Amino acid sequence: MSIEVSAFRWVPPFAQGYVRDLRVRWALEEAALAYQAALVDQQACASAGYRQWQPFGQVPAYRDGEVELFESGAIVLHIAAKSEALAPADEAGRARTTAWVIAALNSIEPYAQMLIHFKESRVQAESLLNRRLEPLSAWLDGKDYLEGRFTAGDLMMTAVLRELVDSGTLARFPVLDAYRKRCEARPAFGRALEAQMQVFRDNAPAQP
Ligand SMILES: N[C@@H](CCC(=O)N[C@@H](CS)C(=O)NCC(=O)O)C(=O)O
Repeated sequence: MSIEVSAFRWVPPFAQGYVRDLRVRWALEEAALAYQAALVDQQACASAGYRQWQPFGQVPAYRDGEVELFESGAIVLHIAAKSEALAPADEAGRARTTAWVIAALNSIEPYAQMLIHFKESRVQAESLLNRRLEPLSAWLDGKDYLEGRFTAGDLMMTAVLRELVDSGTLARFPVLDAYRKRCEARPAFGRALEAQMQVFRDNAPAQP
């Protein structure tokens, strides 16, 4: 089974280390599944061929010879279904993992994105975000992971939370910041981040 994941050939420095193929690379590293990055640029993303793979012309998209997928959440859940490194084997544990992946994407990420993108309404965005981060912090207080062991839910939650470091938001939630650091310290995360960054170094525009 050969796995392919689409990733941008290059993005400006502010986005490097945050492009969403990182979530998929990380999941594959945790699951110890080898993959190839299919590098794309804006032109390729706009092509009819690529849109058959990713209807919105975004990254990441995934294929493994049997399954073709888009949406980082769907891809991470697909990988989690293949590997106990990302989800417990029992049905109840798998269902909890799915719930946390969706919580990261649906209950936390929209508010995090609002804070990042709509700086002019920062006060409102911050208050809405706090209403999600406070209960998440209470849930995680005294725990290493959302469900007592690392799962795809932690992977996705960390991918979302790390976007709140630069704004200083996460520093106000020491429990969440410690959790993020704990998950980022996993060797699989380090390998995934390095794999994404290596592509950007290899394809950096020539200096004038
Ligand atoms: N909901 C999608 C979002 C994917 C997404 O926003 N990808 C960004 C890179 S991080 C992208 O391709 N942006 C270019 C565009 O939207 O045209 C997912 O989680 O896979």
